[in-house]
Amino acid sequence: MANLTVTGSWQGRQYIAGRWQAASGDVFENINPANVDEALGVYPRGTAADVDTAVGAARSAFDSWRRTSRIRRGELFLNLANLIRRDTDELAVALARENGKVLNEARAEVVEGLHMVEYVFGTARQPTGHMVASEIETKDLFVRRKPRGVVAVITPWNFPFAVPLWMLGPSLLEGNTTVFKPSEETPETGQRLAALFEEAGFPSGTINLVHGVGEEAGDALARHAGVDVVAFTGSYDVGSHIRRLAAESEHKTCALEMGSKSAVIVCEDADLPLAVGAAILSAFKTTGQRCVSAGRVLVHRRLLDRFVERFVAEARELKFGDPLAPDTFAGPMINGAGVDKVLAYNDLARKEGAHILLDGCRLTDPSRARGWFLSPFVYIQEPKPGVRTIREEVFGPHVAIVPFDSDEQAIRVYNDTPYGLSMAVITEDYRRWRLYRDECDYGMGYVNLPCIGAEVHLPFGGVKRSGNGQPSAAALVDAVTHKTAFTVNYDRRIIMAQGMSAQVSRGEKN
Ligand code: UN1
Repeated sequence: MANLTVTGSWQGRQYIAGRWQAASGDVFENINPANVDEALGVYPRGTAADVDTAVGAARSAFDSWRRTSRIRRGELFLNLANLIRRDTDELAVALARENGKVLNEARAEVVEGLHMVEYVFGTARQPTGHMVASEIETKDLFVRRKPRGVVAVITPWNFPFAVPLWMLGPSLLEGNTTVFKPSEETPETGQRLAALFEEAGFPSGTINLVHGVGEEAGDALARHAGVDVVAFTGSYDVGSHIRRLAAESEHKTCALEMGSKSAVIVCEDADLPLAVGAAILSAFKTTGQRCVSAGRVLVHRRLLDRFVERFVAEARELKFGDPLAPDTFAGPMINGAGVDKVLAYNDLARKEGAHILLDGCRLTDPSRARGWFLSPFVYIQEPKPGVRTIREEVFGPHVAIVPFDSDEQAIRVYNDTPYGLSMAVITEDYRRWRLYRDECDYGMGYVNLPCIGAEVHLPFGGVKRSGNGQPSAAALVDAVTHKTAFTVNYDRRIIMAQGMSAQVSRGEKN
């Protein structure tokens, strides 16, 4: 830490009950992953007491917010969209700096967040329920969505702008209030986002920001009895912990997105350049640190040699370096723990007898030695039982090429992991893509595309270990609202459904 320079002009603040609060206790540093000698800012390390105050503020704001016209709530999102548009470039630079993703991707992420905000504004005037027929002609039945209450938004560092908006947007529009805990790896983007909500005019208490680490602030938030829904994206271990906490509570629910072992499947009839392009983007964009990144490329054995030759030639040339330089393809890993995990899986692949094609390692030349830079690790691994590297999530530039001999085998191999998030099939055959569409386990499927790059008006989530059946983005509305039934009688008599008698017959006095 001796050489550490703090260059960030951003002093970390928490935003609770409409007030910005400086650190009163412990702090943490926001380290630049491309140069670990540089701290971009210093942030308050939120405590259980901070969480308690923030949840209290959200609870107090709830009644007046849920009674505010939905159209008015939506209009605040139009203000927010205009502010994000105004600040897009600045937000993208801040995001690229603290997260390490390249500027073009950081900008695309800000645009993805903007799209979510625009979508939310657009849905404000959409129906919030529907009417269905009653068995009794003098009754009307309504299905109406009502907000659940306080939503805890706990988000990852790999999408520090878009993912919070996938959750904050639908939650607030539906009339919930929120407590937002951004990842401690990307607190500046989280804080900038909270400041934009304030500037857009969201009333105090509707959005509260608590900084800090998962074990303290995150855990306290997920446990808090005043929280009704926990919306979380991150690791399987943390997600399972949140699921257990919710199960122990009498009212809490959760929407979880928890990692993957996504894949691109290159069929026998694939257009080869398209297949290689889709696989490169899926494996190495964002340095392999998207939840949906492809840790596996399944390739039909008939195409294997030709595919491998092109894929390796392209992967070898990819430029990993300064995220802010215009020609960089991908930046550093987020931190040392991420690097260690990838290197351990590279070792494991060697032990498991993989045929190594590109031997990834730390990049230690002068321009990259002080950042968490890795080069791509690419290998061929047969789909043998018990091979861990083709089943477990790695989260970095580590990709297995897995040969297969038939569509049926590819589907078996694809499904043979505990995860099910994203899948792309590369084929020219419409019957074939339908087979994969129907037989593979995933939340997001693609044909002749990478397995990354979903749009916000789709559900974003996964099956098996990847999710709990409550997708995010547009579909989060289901997780943050109760569907309620409401029945109105227009008759002067009471007429019961199912033919039940409404007769009150008299007998002996009781
Ligand atoms: C993530 O992978 O963590 O589909 C989010 C995509 C982006 C979001 C990714 N829209 O690649």
